[in-house]
Amino acid sequence: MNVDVLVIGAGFAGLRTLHTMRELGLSVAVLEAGDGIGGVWNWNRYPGARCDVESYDYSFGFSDELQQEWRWSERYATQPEILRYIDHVVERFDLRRDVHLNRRMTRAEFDGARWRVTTENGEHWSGQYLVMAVGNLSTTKAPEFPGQSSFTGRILHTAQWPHEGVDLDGQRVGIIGTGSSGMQMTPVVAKQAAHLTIFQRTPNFSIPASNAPIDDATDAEVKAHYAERREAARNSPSGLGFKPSRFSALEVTPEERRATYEAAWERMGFGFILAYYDLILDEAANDTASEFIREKIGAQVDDPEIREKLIPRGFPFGTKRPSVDSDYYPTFNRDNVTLVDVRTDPIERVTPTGIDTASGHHDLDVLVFATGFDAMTGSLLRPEIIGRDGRSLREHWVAGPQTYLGLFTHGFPNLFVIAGPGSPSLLSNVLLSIEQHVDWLAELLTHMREQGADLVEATAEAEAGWVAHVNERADATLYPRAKSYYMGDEIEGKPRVFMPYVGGVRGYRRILEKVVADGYDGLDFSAVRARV
Ligand code: NA7
Repeated sequence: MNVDVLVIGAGFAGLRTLHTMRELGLSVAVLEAGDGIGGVWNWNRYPGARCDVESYDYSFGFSDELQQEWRWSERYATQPEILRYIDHVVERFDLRRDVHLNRRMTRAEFDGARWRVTTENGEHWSGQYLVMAVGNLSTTKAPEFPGQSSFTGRILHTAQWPHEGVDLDGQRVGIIGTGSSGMQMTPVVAKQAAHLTIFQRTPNFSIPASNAPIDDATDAEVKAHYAERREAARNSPSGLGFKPSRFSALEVTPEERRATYEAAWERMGFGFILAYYDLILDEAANDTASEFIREKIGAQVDDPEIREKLIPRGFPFGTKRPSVDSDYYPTFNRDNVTLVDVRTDPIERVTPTGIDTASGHHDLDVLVFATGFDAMTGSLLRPEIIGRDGRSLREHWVAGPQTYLGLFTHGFPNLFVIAGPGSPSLLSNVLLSIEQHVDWLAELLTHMREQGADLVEATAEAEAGWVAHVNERADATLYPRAKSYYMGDEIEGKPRVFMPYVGGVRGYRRILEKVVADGYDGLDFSAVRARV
């Protein structure tokens, strides 16, 4: 089938692209690998799954009617509620008819004018534009332990959770991984399982969600000022609306600092890192926050040995994506929960009945991999994407993602990556960043139509300059100090480069505006077709 815009992925990014491109009068088809709409929210159905960005902010901002009519029930929405919201959006904007499920893109090739896409089920699609809306955390990572196939119980991955749910009542459950997924699951599963064993490799920092139901007065108040809330978010570094402090953590008294941290601990969740402007820039400043959080974590755990294992050390707070938890730490005070530190007590093998670590055997009926994703580039590099001159994206990105503005990649005309590496993406409220990209793309395509241009491609110089800028900005922060998926550390052999853009949502927006003001600086609209 031939359309103007082929979109890969029917999560928030794909749906917003569909709606906006349709409004431009373009024909659009969305190809989705899964059997349902919703992207990560369709896949990640594990118990306790919820967003760690506040519901009012982690929702579409393009329609005032939509934001006025939708009623969030909790400060941080659960996965089922987000999926209900997505369904509502799909129905309200009549999106379903252009979404094609069970169509995993395996190959895309640029033929000089259009993108030709092949899906796993052997279909052929073609589009003038190819929009990769595949998500940053969508290709799962599941390590293979010796003996794994001998396990007689059930093996699950948090991001491939069965739609019909899993009854964990009275089961002996093991969870490998203590990132956000593992931390969200733990307190919920502990209440159902006969016994829960957590296999932890790296203890991370976590801030309490302080989740709560939203009452009518709060809802009315937010909705009365929604436009201002969105504007504040667009003008904030994280897209969460928090204004970063103008002060250094080191220029205030210890008492003042403590009061600031106490307030941030109670309320800010993910935004804690903005309590002082230099927490992510200066190690001594960061130490003050890290130490405060360690103390807070420790205070929630009764047993001194378990406490010691749970306290994060060796990397600055925020450099590995912190979690926002609900009662994670007190769960380790329960009699039916065991913590295994696999750094000191490594997993040796999976047996038919559970896991052997160096110190002994752990009986399990269900083994859950909460081991995360091949982040940011996994879903872009899994399919074969062939650009101009027969060059593949895998070849072009062999030393790490090469993008201009996180949206374009040289040699791949008319291919756009929504919230791609090199844009604020995972360092921001990603929903806001998605909308920023789609709106900007819509402007670009309108401009092209006015100019009679069919093709657009980032120049090699613009791309090299942007990659250097992204690295330079990252190197001025503490981020590279941690082993993290921001740096590609989650997959052995992945190039170690910092992938998201640290310049913030607001700073990035200014750059996008300047690119337009400078006549789409860095983009080539003319010569591409001739070169093919
Ligand atoms: P994450 O945050 O990538 O967490 C994965 C976890 O799995 C993390 O604790 C890893 O430890 C652990 N892991 C990975 N491989 C292994 C092996 N081989 N052995 C033991 N432990 C392992 O993924 P999540 O799904 O929790 O969260 C993803 C994002 O979703 C999150 O950031 C939010 O944006 C929402 P490690 O730290 O690598 O030592």
